[in-house]
Amino acid sequence: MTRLLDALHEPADLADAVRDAHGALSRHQLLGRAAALAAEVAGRRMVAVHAEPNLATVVAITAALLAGVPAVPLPPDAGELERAHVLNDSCAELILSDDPAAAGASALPVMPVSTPRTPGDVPAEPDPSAPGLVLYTSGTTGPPKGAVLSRAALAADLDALATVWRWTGADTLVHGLPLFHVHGLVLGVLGPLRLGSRLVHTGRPTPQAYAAASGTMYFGVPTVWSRVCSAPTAARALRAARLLVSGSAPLPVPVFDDLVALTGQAPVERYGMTETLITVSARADGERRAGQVGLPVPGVETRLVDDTGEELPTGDAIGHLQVRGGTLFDGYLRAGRPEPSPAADGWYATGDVAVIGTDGWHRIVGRASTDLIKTGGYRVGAGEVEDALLLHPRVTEAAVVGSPHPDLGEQITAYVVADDVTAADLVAFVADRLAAHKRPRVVHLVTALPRNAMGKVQKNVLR
Ligand code: MLC
Ligand code: AMP
Repeated sequence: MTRLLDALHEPADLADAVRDAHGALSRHQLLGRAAALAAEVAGRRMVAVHAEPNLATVVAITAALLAGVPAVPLPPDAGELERAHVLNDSCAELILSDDPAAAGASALPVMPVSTPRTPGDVPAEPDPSAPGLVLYTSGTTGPPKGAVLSRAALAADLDALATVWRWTGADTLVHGLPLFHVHGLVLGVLGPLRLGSRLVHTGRPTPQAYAAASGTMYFGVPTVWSRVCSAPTAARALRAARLLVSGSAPLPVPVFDDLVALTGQAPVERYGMTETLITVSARADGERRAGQVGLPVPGVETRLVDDTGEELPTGDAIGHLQVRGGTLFDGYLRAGRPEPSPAADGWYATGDVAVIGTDGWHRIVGRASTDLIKTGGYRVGAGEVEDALLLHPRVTEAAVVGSPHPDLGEQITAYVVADDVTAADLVAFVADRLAAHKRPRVVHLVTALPRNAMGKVQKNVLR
């Protein structure tokens, strides 16, 4: 197998290999800085990276991967509760960050990323089966779980995407997505470092920043594309791009149509999740269909099963989507080690409900559980937000649902039984404990929650 960040090791330098809103690093500068930091990180069991959307995060993640030390990116705005959970659960030994306050209330040491260091040798490549990243992601209940992604899975997915998107060293990838999830980090940073394209990170994914960046490929979640379409001048500036890629949540058909009208090209939609990486996509040189996410990428198989686990035929049947292939995670982290993946026979149940046409095209119909909310492309577990609300001394009951939102897809909506507290107090209370995007947008203060005869909250009534 080649090295995970293969293109980073190419002898030819590449000016502006990685650019953020404040500056740029050439390929050799990035490799030099990351190798020097890797020498100090080597031998640790796990390092956390305070994942602000900037060059320091790219250097820190690269250093950990060069050192063969699994990296766990921390949302930079994670509240205390979430930060403490991720740091404890992952058994991270230190935090890589230029911000000395990045440890928050934890006692972990913070190692600066951007201080000058003597250049170090590039360490030998670890075994492909070794863990590369641990990405924390929400389940329906409880705090987020750390999905362990092997170096081999990361490499397999990026190579599959290189094939289906014709992604090469001639590309300049532009995005402004967060660097602690699959979309912005795995595809958006490791992709360019493996495949050799330039990366422009715009800091935030605004239409104006995208228009100014002159890329050949652009990544965005549907909220980003919807905002691009609301800024027609910016949208028209993307006409010269080779590929506009949407994912992480369903792209509404009107946004697909507006992109066609404004940019002269249909977006490529692709589907994936933290635990499986990107498994289904439209092709750069093939058809693109509004409301459909395409065909399995090379090396991935998909199937639908019914409620009893029986495989369904392709065609009109709606079923539970399962995926199998080399891009799957190793399992969730427990006590510092991955638990075996919950995949049976290699098939992983995505929790998404889908239709697979006789021509192999996939349409995602929705999620089986209402307790996973997708807001602005972020996956948020209702249970985690409910648990945070219940920590408030004046809250006696809380139920959280995703309600439709024109810009974010879904918005976090909380129904709360509480005395003598305002909705704004509760929003601020959650924001202190969890990442900002997990705050409820709407809080309904109610006298009771609707419950069924078993006492279970009837979320379908709330929705
Ligand atoms: C937000 N705000 C609130 C609030 N929630 N204010 C009060 N109460 C609340 N409840 C504030 C924000 O802090 C911000 O303030 C302002 O309102 C606008 O917030 P917003 O509408 O959420 O927009 P924005 O911050 O611009 O974020 C939109 C976004 C973001 C699209 C840029 O959601 C995003 O980056 N999404 C990407 C998620 C992602 O990468 N997912 C990939 C997962 S991996 P201020 O002051 O800051 O402006 C995956 C696999 C795969 O899914 O398939 O890819
Ligand atoms: P995450 O773990 O944050 O990566 O979220 C994964 C979930 O995002 C999937 O299980 C889907 O529900 C959703 N998702 C990702 N891409 C798409 C897409 N193109 N269309 C519809 N849903 C998507």
